[in-house]
Amino acid sequence: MQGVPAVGVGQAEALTGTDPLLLAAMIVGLLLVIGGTAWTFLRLRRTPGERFQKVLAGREEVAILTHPNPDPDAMACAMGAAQIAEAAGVDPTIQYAGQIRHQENRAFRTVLEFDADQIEGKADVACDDVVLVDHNVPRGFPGAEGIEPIAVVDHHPGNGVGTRFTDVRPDRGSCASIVADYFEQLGADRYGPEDPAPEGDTLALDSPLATGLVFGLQSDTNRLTEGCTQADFDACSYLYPAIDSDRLERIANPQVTAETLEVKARAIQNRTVDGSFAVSHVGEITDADTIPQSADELVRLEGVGAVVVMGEREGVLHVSGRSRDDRVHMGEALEAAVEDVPMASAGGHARMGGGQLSIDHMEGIGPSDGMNVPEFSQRLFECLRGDV
Ligand SMILES: [Mn+2]
Repeated sequence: MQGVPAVGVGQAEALTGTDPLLLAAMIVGLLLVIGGTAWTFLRLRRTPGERFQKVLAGREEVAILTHPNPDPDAMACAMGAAQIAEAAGVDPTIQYAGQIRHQENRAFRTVLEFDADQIEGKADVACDDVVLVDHNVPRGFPGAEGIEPIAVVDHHPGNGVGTRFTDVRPDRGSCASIVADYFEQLGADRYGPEDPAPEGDTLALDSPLATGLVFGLQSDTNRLTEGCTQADFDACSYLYPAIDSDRLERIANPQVTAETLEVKARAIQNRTVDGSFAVSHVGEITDADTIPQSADELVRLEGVGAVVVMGEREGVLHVSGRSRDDRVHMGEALEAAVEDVPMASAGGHARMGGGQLSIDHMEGIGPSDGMNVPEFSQRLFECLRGDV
C-alpha cells in the first residue's frame, strides 16, 4: 500500500521536468525523430533510378526475369536492368520462361545480341535475388508463385510488389521508357553506333541497349500510336543520340517464315463472316505464334470489327481474338466461349484476347457434353454478339 504513492510522487517529479535523466532521454528521442525524418526525406528525394541501383548494390548476383515468351519491351528492359546491376558491381543473369518465337523477337535477340537463359522451373532461377521487368507477379513456370522478387519494374496494372523496390506505372505505354528514365537519372553517358562505350565506363547507354529500348517502346505502343504518354516520347528523345537506325530497321522488318504467311493466308481464306464478325479455323500449325499474327491481319479487313482465329497444335486449340468494335470486349467474349469446356483457359483485354483448349476436353472428355470445332465457332459468334 505504501509503495503506490511513492511511485506516484516520482512520476509527478518527472513530468515537471526536474529529472535530468528523463530530460536527456527526451532530447535523444527528439533528435532520433528529427534524424529519422531527415533520412526518410533524403531517401524519398532519391530518384527511382538511384533507388533501384542502390537496392541491387551489395548483392553478389541477381536474376532478372522477363515475363514468359518475352517481347521486345521485356527483353530491352532486362538488358537495361542488367547494365545497371553491372555498374553496381553485381553479376546479372537474364532469364525467361517459354519461347522467343515471333520473328521480331527473334530478330531482336540476334541483331542486339540479347543474352538470356531459358528456364523450365523455379529450380533453374539463377539465384534468390530476383528482379522482375515488364510484369509484376512471377508467372509462366512451375514454382513461380514461390518467388519473392526484391525489385519490380513494370507498366502493367497489378498488385505485384518487390520486397525492396517497386516501380509500377500503368500510365506508361512501355516499361522501356521507365528504364530509360533510370539511365537519365543515373547520369549515364550515351554512345552512338560509331562510338562504342570505352572499357572503363560501367554505366554506359550503348547503342544496342538504346536501340532495344526504342524498339521495345515502339513495339508496345503500336509505333507510338497507342497508349503513349509524354514520358514515352521524352524517353525516345533521350535515347535518340545512341540509337542505331540500321539495326532498328533490321529488327522492325525481319523476314517472315513461309508458315507464318501460309497460316495468315488460310486465316483469310477460311474465314466465316457473320455481320461484322469473322471467325477462322486455320487447321494444323507448328508455330502457335502464327495465330495471334493471323488475327492481327484479319482484323484489318474492311467491314470486320472483331475476329477470332484458331489453329491446332499437339492436341491443343490455340485461339486468338482482336476487336476494334467497342461493343465487343474480346477477353470477356473468349472467357465466356470456353466456360463450359474443362481445362480450358481464355481471357484478355478489351481489344485483344487469347486462349487454349484441349481438343479432347472440348469434344467431350469430362463432365460436359462436348462440342466440335463448327459448334465452337457458332459459340464464338454468339459470344461476340453478346448472346450469352
Ligand atoms: Mn511492356
